[in-house]
Amino acid sequence: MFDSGVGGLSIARCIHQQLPGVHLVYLADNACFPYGDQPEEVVIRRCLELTAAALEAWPSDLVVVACNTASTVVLPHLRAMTTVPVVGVVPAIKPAAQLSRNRRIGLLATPATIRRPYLDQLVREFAADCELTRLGDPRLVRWIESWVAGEPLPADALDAMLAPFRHAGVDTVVLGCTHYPLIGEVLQQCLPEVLSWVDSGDAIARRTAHLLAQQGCPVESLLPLAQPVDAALFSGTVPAGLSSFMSGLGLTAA
Ligand code: DGN
Repeated sequence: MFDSGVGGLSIARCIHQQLPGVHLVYLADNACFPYGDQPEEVVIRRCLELTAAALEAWPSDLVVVACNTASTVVLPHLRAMTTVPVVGVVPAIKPAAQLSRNRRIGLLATPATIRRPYLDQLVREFAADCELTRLGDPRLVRWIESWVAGEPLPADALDAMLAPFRHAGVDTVVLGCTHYPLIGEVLQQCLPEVLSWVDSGDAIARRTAHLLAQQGCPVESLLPLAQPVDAALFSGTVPAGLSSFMSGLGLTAA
């Protein structure tokens, strides 16, 4: 699994909850952080290089691109490069459209994700009758990375950032960046009027279970490891306090 930064740990948490016996290797590509501000071709090249190197170092049954920004451009390229199944995370527009009562949906994602043609396609296909308010502020992933390292979140600035959702009267918000579920409770406190918060974590864990089972990995019968080991490996700098943050998610850093 990989992301730039710790965001993909929100997906690791869901996979670990559904499949406690699966050994996860999580790559936090901090040296190329944040994917959300990089040109598309840089993200594609980086993900291809990183996946090739990772699969050589840790032969794996499955690759999870635990990042919406990368998944919305890199999946066809990765699938052409490797025969290992690749699961991507994309904004949960379809479930949001099913949940919204007033047909007003907010999408919180990186600046890159909200501009992707892939996203327009999702909206056309599943939410054509909804009004979608897109919010892609580059500060949010940085705040979350600092928060993981022990800094407080800037409450007033966060509240102001979310104002467009308040003005649009959205009743459903899609968390279209894997960093955001990590502060899900804080976001809910900022916008108590929102009825549904949707992210892709549980669906990705179900897809992971399905693909592993399809390959003959007996995931249902795997027993939780006595001491689950989830490796979190970093390029660039390792944030302080990472181990205790991971244990709060039910994950163990090795
Ligand atoms: N977590 C990534 C995503 O889901 O889009 C964004 C990572 C980043 O830009 N640092």
